[in-house]
Amino acid sequence: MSSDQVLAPATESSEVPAEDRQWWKSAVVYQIYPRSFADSDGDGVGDLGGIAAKVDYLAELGVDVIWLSPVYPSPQDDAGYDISNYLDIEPVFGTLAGFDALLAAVHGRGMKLVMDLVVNHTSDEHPWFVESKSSADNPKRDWYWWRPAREGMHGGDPGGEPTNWGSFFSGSTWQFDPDTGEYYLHLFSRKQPDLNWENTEVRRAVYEMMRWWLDRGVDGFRMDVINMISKDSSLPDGHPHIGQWGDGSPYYINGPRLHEYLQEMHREVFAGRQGQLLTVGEMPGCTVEEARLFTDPARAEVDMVFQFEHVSLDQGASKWDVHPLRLVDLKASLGRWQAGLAEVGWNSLYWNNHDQPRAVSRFGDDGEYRVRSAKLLGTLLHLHRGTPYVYQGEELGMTNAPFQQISDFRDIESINHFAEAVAAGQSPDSVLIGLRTMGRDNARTPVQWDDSANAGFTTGEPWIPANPNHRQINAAAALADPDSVWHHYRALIDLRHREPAVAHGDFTMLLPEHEQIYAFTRRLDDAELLVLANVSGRTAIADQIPHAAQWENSELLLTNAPAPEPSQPRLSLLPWEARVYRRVVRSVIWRG
Ligand code: TEU
Repeated sequence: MSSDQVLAPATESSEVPAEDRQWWKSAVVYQIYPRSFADSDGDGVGDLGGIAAKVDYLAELGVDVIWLSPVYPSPQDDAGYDISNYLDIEPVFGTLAGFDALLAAVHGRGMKLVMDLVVNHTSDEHPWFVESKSSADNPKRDWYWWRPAREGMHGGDPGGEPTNWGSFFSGSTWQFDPDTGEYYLHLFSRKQPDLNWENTEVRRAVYEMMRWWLDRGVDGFRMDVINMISKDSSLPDGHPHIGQWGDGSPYYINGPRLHEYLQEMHREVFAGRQGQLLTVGEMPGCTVEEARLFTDPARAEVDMVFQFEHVSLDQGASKWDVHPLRLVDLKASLGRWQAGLAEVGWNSLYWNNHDQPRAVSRFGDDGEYRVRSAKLLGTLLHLHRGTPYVYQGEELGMTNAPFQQISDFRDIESINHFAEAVAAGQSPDSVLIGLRTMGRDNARTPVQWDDSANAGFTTGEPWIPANPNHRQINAAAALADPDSVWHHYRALIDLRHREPAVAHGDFTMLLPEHEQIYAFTRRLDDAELLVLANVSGRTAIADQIPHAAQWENSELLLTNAPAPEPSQPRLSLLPWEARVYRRVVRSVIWRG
C-alpha cells in the first residue's frame, strides 16, 4: 500500500509573518530529561510534578523553550524512547491533567514547551505492534518491517537474518518471531520495532497524533532520529564493519523518501497553524549540504536539525573508541556548518544532551578549571549563529559520573555493548574505559539541586545514584554565587535577547589553525562582536587576530575570568579564559 492520495495537500498559510515564524532564532532551548530532573513523589524517578516545581527556576535562568524528553507510557526499555501509547502520560511521570497544568505553568511564564516525537519506531508493547505481530495477515502487518529469513536459511538460524545490519544497541537489527515465522526490523532495541513509513496509514496515524498534541497547546517537536524513517525497501546488506555485523546506515539514513515525508508532515501537521512553533529533527549522519535542504524555509521541512559531526570528532571506529579531540578539527567542523547554513537554513547548537557525556568533562577541564571551562564552553556555543540548547545540569557545570563497574550502568546501550564486547573477547576493563567516557548514563544522573542526600532530587531511592560531587556542585550553591556557571549562562541567554548580533549577525572564524584559541567575530550592521577563547589549560596570546588594534577601545561584554590588568597584554588569555568584546563599526564618510 503506497498510494498518497489519502493525504490531501494543504497550502502554506501566509498569515504568520516570516519573522514571527522564525522567532526561534533568538530563543534558547532547555532540555529536560524527566527521569533525572526532579522527583515530586519520592519513588526515585523524576516526574511532571518535579518539573512543575522548577518552572520558576527555568524562567529565572531566562530560557525561552523547554524540550521534554519522552513522557509517554513506555516499558522504559530505552528510558522512554520506546513508546507504547502516544496519547497519554507514563503513570510514573504523572497524568494528562498534570501535563496540562505544567503546560499552562510554562506558558504562564512566557515560555514554550516542545515534545519529543519518537516515530521511527514504537515499543513492541504498542497496540499497533501487538496487532501487527498477531498474524501474518493482520491488517497492521505492513505497519512494521516484516521479512522472511534470508533465502535458503531457516528463521532463527544463525545468519538467517534478512540483512546483516547491526543494531545501535548491539546484535542484529532483526528479531525472529517464531509464531509467524518472520523477522521484524529494529534499528535500536528489539523492543523498538521500526514503523514502516511506506505505509500511508502509518503516516496518517502519526500526523493525527501530532495534531492532537498541537491542539492541546504544545509548541512543536524534537523529532527523534527522523532521518531514519525512510528506508531503501530493497534492504541490501551493508559493509561488514560493526563487529560481526554490517553497516546498514546507507540504506536507512536520509533514505529515498525522507524529504517527501517531511514535506508531507509539514503540510498535514504544521501548515496553517497560527502558533509560533519549533521543529528540530535529530539527524545522525546528516551532512551540512543535506541540512541546508532540510532547513531551507522555502522547502517547508523542519526549522533546524541536530547534526552529529562535532560530537564524533573524538571517536574512532565506534563511539567507544575514544580519541583526544583536536581543537582545529572542532573549529573546522563547526566553521563549515556555520558557513554552510549562513545564507539558507539554520543551525542548532549543542554540546551535550541525554545521549552524550557531560560537556565540561568531555571538552573542558572538570578538575581545577571546571567553573571557568564550563563558562568558556557556554560562551562559545551561545555566540555561534544558531539556536543554543542547554541540557539540564549543564548550567551548573555538572560533570561525568564516577562509574566503576558494569552494575553502575543503567542504559541499555552500555549494558548490551559490554556483554557483546566481552563475549567477543575484549577485556572487561578496556570496555569499561569506553563506557565511562562515552556512556549515556553520564548525562542521566540526577540534577544536583542541593547538597543534601540524593542531591535534593528525591526523598526516595534514586533510579541511578546522584554524583557524589553534588556536595559542591549544585543549584543552591550556584544561585548563591554570582561567579557561578549558572549566572554565566543566565548572562549568555540575556545577551542573546538584547544584542541582535548574537542571534542574527554573520559569522567569521579567525585563526582556524591555532591549537589553543577559538576565535570568531559576529557582525550585524554596525555592531561587531569578537569572541576569544583559550581552549586549553595554558596561557595563550591572541595577538595574531586580524586587525587586533581595532578592538583596543572596544567594550568587554562578558568574561569568565578576572578582568585583565592594565599592565597585561590586551590579548593574553588565562587558561580557559573566554571574552566577548563589542565594538561599533563606524563607516567612513568621504567628503568630496
Ligand atoms: O538517539 C539516536 C542516536 O543515534 C544516538 O545518539 C543514540 O543515542 C546512540 O547513542 C547511538 O550510539 C535517539 C535518542 O536521542 C536516544 O536516546 C534513543 O535511544 C534513540 O534515538 C532511539 O530512540
